[in-house]
Amino acid sequence: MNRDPWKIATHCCYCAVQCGMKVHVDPETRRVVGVEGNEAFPVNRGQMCVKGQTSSELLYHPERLRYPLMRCGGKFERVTWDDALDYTAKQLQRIQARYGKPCVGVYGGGALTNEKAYLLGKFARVALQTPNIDYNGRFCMSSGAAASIKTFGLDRGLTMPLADIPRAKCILLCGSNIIETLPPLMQYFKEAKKNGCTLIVIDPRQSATAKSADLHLAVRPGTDLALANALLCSLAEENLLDVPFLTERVRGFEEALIAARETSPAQAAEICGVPEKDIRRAARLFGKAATGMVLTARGAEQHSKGTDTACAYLNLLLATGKIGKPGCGGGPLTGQGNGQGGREHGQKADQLPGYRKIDNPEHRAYIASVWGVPEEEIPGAGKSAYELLDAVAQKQIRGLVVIGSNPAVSAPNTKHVNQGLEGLEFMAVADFFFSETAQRADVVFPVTQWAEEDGTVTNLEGRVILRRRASDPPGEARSDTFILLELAKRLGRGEYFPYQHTREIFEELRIASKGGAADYSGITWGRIEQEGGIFWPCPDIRHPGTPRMFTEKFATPDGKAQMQAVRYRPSAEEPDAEYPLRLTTGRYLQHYLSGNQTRRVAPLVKVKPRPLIEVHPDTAKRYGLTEGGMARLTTRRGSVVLSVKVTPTIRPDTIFAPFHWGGEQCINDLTNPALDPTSRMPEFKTCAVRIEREATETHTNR
Ligand SMILES: Nc1nc2c(c(=O)[nH]1)N[C@H]1C(S)=C(S)[C@@H](COP(=O)(O)OP(=O)(O)OC[C@H]3O[C@@H](n4cnc5c(=O)[nH]c(N)nc54)[C@H](O)[C@@H]3O)O[C@H]1N2
Ligand SMILES: Nc1nc2c(c(=O)[nH]1)N[C@H]1C(S)=C(S)[C@@H](COP(=O)(O)OP(=O)(O)OC[C@H]3O[C@@H](n4cnc5c(=O)[nH]c(N)nc54)[C@H](O)[C@@H]3O)O[C@H]1N2
Ligand code: SF4
Ligand SMILES: [Mo]
Repeated sequence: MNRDPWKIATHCCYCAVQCGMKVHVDPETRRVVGVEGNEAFPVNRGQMCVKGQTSSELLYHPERLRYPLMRCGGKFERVTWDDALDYTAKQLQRIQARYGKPCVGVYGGGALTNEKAYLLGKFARVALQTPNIDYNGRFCMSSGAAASIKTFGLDRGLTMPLADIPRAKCILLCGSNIIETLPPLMQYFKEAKKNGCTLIVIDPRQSATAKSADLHLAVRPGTDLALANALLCSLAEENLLDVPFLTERVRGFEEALIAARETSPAQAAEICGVPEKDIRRAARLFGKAATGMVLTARGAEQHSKGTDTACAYLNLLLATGKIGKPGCGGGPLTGQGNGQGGREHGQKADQLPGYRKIDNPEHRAYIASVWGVPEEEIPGAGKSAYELLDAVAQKQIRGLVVIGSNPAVSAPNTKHVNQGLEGLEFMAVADFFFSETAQRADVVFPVTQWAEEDGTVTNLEGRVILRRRASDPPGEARSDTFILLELAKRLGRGEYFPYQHTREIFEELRIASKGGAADYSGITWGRIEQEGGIFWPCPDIRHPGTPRMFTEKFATPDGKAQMQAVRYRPSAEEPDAEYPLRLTTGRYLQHYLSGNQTRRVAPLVKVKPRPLIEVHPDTAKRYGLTEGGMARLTTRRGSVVLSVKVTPTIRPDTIFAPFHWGGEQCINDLTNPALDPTSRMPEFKTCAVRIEREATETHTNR
């Protein structure tokens, strides 16, 4: 409970840990003067990373958008809210009248609160009546989520609370660099290690996290599927299977093993560039441990075979019976602040609230009844994020509304994407800073930030929590909710959006999610405040919530988990004579995603002022590259010149670069938009690349 009225308990604006923080407000000026970690919040227990610690710098930043802007003859000019909203509604109506309703698209994000994500999905289907809504989570969680749905029948991110981690005796961490990406979670891993846990990290780089591991498997990018299958084979060979668990609770083990055996551990070792003895050792450590977890993140998932890879990792949990018990479980580590809730309530192209399916007649009928529209009026499934952006480039989509994403930097193959965005007849972007995407818009709406509004988010454990308003927004900034409600009114659909307060949107979400896979109906804002967060599913007001999933049965029709038979296949683009190396991409501790927020925070920029290309000393020698010198990276899609960091912590056949910068430093100009057939996830984590020395100035790298 929050006692001091000038220390307001809320949550960080960035990642999926959603650290509890107290926002300090000066009683006289009513301005936020700083933040501190909230010791009472059971997830971060007072810890925060540098991004959270510096988050209040975003609030009164001089570059905040303060007024609506409209492009007039190539320049942006300040306009009134009425003008901006009227013009937007008119343009959207004009485009829909001329080309058809699906020709307007909506692009959302995993930073949006549950209320906003729900509202955005409803806005697209009811106010615009377009099928084409999707969001940046497609680039984030989609493969991990798809694997959980295929295997367990449900995606709740982690199947267990973080508090279970210290009870695990062996943890496989697959393509996750927790020390930089979810730092406060390290306290749980440290506790586990103290209790005798073996930590195995699978990463092409000896990342900070890999350094802290007992065993590091430096896998070649794009080959985790072979590795995971080899682990399954080894578990079977060494009789480390949990046969009673497989018999009682799992289907498909035989088929999965047959598929895994198509590449032997020896062949897998060759494919992955990891010694066979290390693979076997990892299998023994995991198989023999009394409890254990398998956690995947984007390193394993952001591939054109990301879903199959995540399934192959989940197979290891099932094969050893390490799920549904204390110290056991796993699944994908969600990334964005509301990456979890954001993928449950309808901003996905194929989805309706409560994780319902848009092509399921019963699901449609139920949501139609909640929304008060005829079922036939709800459009069908639309295009996935990259396909939507590609449709923009192909001029199948002529108008776009972007809320909570910066695809001009974060989408793969950004040259193509940006050409598309620039060719749109109309684009509106809502943001609190002038992002690279906003710079290409016709109308820019200035919006409120996390500490300026109320709303719920769902963290990476599936815990639904409440963010609280602590400060007034600058200038004329208004909430995303205001924009959507005003636009709905102007589109003649205001009657379906009668909310006076954000809480009323949550009340509708509760009803809309009732009986769905992601059931929030027993959760209320009041309960969250009293209980410090509630884990879904929570189907009843008296239900305590569900921290640990699948204790007795899985969410499939017969209650059994379905192991997936998945076979190794190469990446969409393998190295060749012209592009001999692999490029993989990822994150720095100090920057967040497209960098539109963190590139404006001085203490963060001071530590990481620009992106660096990580190359192994052997590779550097071979291509005549030097520390701090410049190098040109070229793939089939584009070319970028960046400064070099020579480091033995990366595989010699691999190059790493972060994606937090746009413009000339945009690594996504190079990445491959090849999509996973199930999740529609692009292959951010591997493509074929060439590196050359570029004769320009030398920097001192930090
Ligand atoms: N500081 C910071 N924290 C963040 C974010 C941020 O932008 N900055 N973003 C948040 C979000 S939205 C997300 S999704 C999470 C992401 O969190 P992570 O998944 O931990 O982040 P990444 O750096 O993208 O990738 C993790 C690791 O995967 C490795 N990797 C690359 N290719 C492969 C491969 O083929 N196989 C394997 N096994 N590993 C590979 C990389 O070397 C890298 O160390 O972080 C969240 N937290
Ligand atoms: N090469 C490469 N590319 C990647 C990845 C990778 O690993 N490698 N990772 C991918 C992943 S995992 C992700 S999650 C994506 C994310 O990529 P983006 O979707 O671009 O993520 P952000 O930078 O968070 O963009 C959010 C934008 O919305 C604004 N914003 C934040 N909150 C709100 C809000 O509540 N309302 C409104 N209106 N605006 C808001 C921010 O200022 C920012 O401009 O990037 C993907 N791109
Ligand atoms: S960015 Fe994530 S880890 Fe860092 S303070 Fe915010 S919520 Fe916590
Ligand atoms: Mo993400």
